[in-house]
Amino acid sequence: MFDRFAESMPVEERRSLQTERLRSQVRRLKGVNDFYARQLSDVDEDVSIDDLGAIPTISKPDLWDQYPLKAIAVPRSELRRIHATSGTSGRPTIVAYTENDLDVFRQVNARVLAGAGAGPGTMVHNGYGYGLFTGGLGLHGGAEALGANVVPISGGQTTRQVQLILDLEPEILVCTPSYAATLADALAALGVAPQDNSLKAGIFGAEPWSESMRTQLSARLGLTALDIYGLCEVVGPGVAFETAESDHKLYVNEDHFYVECLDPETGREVADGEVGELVFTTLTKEALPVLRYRTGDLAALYREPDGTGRTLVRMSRILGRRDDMIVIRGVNVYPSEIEAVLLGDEGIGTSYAIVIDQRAEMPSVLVLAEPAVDDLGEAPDEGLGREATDGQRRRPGDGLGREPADALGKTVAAALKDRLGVSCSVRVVGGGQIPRIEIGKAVRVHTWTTEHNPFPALLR
Ligand code: DLL
Repeated sequence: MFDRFAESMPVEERRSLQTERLRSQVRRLKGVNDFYARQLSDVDEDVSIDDLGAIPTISKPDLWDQYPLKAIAVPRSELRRIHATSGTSGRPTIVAYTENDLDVFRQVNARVLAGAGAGPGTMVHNGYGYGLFTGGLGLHGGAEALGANVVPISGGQTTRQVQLILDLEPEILVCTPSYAATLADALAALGVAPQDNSLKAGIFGAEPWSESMRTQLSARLGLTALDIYGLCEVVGPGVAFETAESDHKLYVNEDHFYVECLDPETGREVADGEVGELVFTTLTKEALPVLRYRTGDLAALYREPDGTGRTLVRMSRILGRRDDMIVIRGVNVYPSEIEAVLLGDEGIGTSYAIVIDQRAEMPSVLVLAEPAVDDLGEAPDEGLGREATDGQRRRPGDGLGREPADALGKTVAAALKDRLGVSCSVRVVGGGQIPRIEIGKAVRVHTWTTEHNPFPALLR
């Protein structure tokens, strides 16, 4: 543990600390500007963490209204850094940090890295984007606070990244899961076996990913793949993190970021273990605190002790976002559920795309996937989507050509129907045809309309 005191403090003691921090923040913010004064107008200065419900929630549009820096709660001269998120919809969200905020940002990311087994001198290959996105500089600061040795490569330049991994022999890889898949492809293409690289753990986050993806990345990179969660409105990466012992749940750094899990419709708290929307209150942020910020991210919380010594509340992986739900013929599905089923088939590799075909009145879903072992040897324009003739389960490795691929597609389509209750077609295409993710967050869902074909070489 990087911060044994904070991470393993008795729960009741932490609750008192949370109340103390909340109160001093509420007192300060009531008088600082209209944005906070409005939100806190009916809130007592002696508010405790148990009556957080007295504070109205806010969400992204409330922050957009404050664009770019109308809500900052400190004099501009105290700002030390700006970050932002571009977001797939709407305007960018700009966030700001004081020196103390940056220190907290470093500390929580040092906890993340220590949880993955890093310590002083550990080499960390940092493939998260550097710049306005919080990923690169966030993990960078954490690595430095820990005394680790960080390689600030950022995203892209995959050939160079792979060479550096082979030459410098880092123990820890931090990047998005989709970029980890791109790196795994590149290492495999060089003939480097998973056990022959130096990597021991990967800290993957910033976008949705599934347990099936974890299984594949762990096997293909020969490492322990761990989840990291965060969002720039709260701090960036380091809001919550897994360790090898945390049983696939993420510890929330709740001494700084208090979390609630609410029913998205009623706004009422859901029971532990039930899925709801994560709502965060920052307890120590100075420049741009958020109180009861609705993230749109869906997960469950767990509070029972897990026997590891850490006493922080845990959360499940992110199971979906309120706004990325796809409705397929009346069935609600999250893209990460499709990923879980798809990559749960060991014949399927980590590159895939979900296409919502909106050319007809009734939209349908088509999943494009690549085989785990690429020996289809086909050109992009060969008869895609042809029906398999014998319906038999065969791996692409069983022989070249379309037939095993079509059979694999049918099997996966049947698994999707079985597990999610949705009918979609699955086309397995030759390896390398689905564009690899090089920079930024993976966009997995594409719309196909009469005006726009997202994959002209593959879809017609
Ligand atoms: O993505 C911060 C981050 C950087 C987290 C590096 C982890 C690693 P934003 O750009 O503000 O911040 O995007 C935040 O990304 O609300 C989630 O919807 C999604 N997200 C982040 N981490 C995960 C994760 C960074 N582990 C938004 N699993 C969040 C699923 C995630 N979704």
